[in-house]
Amino acid sequence: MRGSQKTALRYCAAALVASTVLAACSSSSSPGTSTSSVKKGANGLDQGLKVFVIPKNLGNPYFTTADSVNSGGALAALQTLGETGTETSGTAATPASQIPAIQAAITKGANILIVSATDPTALCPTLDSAMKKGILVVTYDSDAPTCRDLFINQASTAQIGTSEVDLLAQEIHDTGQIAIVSAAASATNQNAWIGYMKQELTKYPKMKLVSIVYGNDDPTTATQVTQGLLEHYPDLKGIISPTTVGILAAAQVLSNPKYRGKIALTGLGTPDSLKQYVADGTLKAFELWNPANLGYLAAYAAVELYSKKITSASGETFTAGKLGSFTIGADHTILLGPPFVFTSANINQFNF
Ligand code: RAM
Repeated sequence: MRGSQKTALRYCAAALVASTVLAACSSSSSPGTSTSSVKKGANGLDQGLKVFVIPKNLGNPYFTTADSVNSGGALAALQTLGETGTETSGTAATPASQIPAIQAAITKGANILIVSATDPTALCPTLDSAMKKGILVVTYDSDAPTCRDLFINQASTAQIGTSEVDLLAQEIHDTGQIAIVSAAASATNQNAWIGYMKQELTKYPKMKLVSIVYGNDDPTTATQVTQGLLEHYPDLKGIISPTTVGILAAAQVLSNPKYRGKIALTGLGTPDSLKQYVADGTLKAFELWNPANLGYLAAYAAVELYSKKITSASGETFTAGKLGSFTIGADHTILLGPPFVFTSANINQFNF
């Protein structure tokens, strides 16, 4: 079923739930009519929507930046658009921790859920039931491709996976044992990037991926699994950590003079958290996008789609406020843009 048809059905279901009048379920009914406090604004956007922003976990600084008003993230965009935005999730980056937060948001009368999925399928019964109630489901950062209306992707998945391997290859001269310190074993985004890393590694026959370990986006676990790698693989030459929590933990471990300069590290991290490890030589190059822009774009696109200003059809363009114009891609996906590569030459220009 095409996204626009799915969207129309969702609105229809919402109207039926909200009203006993069958006539309300027409193609011209506004999604906003399912909630009495929602009104159409002069800009054509529904005003007064209840939007829940649900990161993988709370307490992860990456998501604090992506979501908060102060950083200019998702809640800032919602404020600008006149919507009520709430950030909620569990404390662990797992479906068991995240699903109750999604369910609570539904119970509280959410119009829109913006979710970074801790698992590609485990959230689907909950997200599907939300969509059946007329709630718009937008994923950002980490997708649940079969049970959402729109995905806001931070950067090309292939580009992230391949460039991470290429950055590490440069540092270790294409040779030696390497390992990956990932986030949770079920995370859609990390697993997709790792898939492309494995493909790219076939171009480097002298680089051998010996282990993938999971720090679960928890600093203590990420530190422990990094230390475990160093014990088990004394010949390890490099680590890729495609998670902001993992790369920071790994940098802390590898900044020990015992390892610094001997084991290379790259991955996805926030420049602010890693400046000191670039300065001390632990890290030479790593990547990320602007997390606040990701959250802002997700919130903006979600409100536009709910308000039917866009349909999320491939090729459609729209303006996301201060971020400018975006074109919707295949499979109801919007791409934020290419990632930044941070090195000692440019890192001080970034403050997120
Ligand atoms: C962590 C999370 C997030 C990922 C970043 C790079 O903060 O796992 O999903 O996008 O790292």
